[in-house]
Amino acid sequence: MKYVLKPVLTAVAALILVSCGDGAPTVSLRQQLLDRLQESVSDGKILYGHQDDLSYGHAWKVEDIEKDPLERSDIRDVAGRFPAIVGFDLGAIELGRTANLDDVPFALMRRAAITHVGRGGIVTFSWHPWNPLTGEDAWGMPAGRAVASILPGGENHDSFMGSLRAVGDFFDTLRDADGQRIPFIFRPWHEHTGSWFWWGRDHCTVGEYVALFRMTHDYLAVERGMDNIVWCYSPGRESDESVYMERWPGDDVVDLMGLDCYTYLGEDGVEAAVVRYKEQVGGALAYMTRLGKEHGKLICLSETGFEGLPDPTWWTQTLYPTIREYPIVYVLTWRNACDRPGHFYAPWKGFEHAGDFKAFSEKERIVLLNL
Ligand code: BMA
Repeated sequence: MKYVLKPVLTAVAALILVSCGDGAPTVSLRQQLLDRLQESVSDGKILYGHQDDLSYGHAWKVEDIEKDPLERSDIRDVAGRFPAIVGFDLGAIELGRTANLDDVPFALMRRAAITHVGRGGIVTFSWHPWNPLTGEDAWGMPAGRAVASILPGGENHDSFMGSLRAVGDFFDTLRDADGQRIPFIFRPWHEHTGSWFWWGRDHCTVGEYVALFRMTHDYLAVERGMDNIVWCYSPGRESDESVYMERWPGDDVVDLMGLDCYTYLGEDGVEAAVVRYKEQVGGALAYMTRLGKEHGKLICLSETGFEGLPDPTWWTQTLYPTIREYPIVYVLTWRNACDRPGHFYAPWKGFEHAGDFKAFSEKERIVLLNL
């Protein structure tokens, strides 16, 4: 199946062409990654991704953050290959901590990201920053007017720019052995169509959300000159297309249209949860496919999964049939916590239904990392 998206010239296109030493224009790292993603979609491929895959997994974690060869991965244990995409979260970097909200040291995150890209993989970053107004974590309530407070003119603007600086400083250290920045996907201010985070729908106006996204983009892409970032917009589960697009930050600052949507187990059991999931994800991917074409953007399932995988054939009978109709560039399942036995979204060595993931990973359209 071939999917071709028309190339779109945006204001950011100005950033694509940078000059190299001899004056000849060269393609930015962002554009190179986008071209690679586009090519993959055009070939009908879906890249598989897993959050925190190289840092820890079900009942294990990297201990020696400087010397560990980073060869362990729950996905590799089960399927023999690393995921094509590895996700990381920056939450707590803005507090000046040395490890993120899930205790992943930033030094390890850096090594893992650089190592994965060096192996030919792709990395993506999300960020669950603490509430700048209340000091609570990203989920803390009530959120108040936190977003308004960090925009220009707000009482927390200056301190928040310090948080963005911390993100930029970390991103700046993501460099290969030649000292060149590595390209990556960043999807800040995610799941904002819900209201569980302080940047969610009930806690800021449309204009404030858009200003927040654009301020983040402009600081990193323009002020810090980071032309190695592919920008992803990832609302939460939305059946309504107008809600999905309500807070669209603009074609000029977004490259990828994402969706965070999980299978949720309700009182009505696994089967009903699966039916709901297929409707929700299928429905959203259908309108995202159209929107992607209209806006000249790639689409992806930026976060998904079924906690604890109670559906034995979730990969082959639930996820795969739901996504295979759509030109998504990647699907990423959430983390396998090392310290919470039931909090996993991908199989691990010894998990009873691991074979279903292996079968999924061997589908022609699904891509893992071939070393
Ligand atoms: C959530 C859970 C939390 C975690 C957070 C950020 O979905 O996995 O345990 O802290 O993501 O990674």
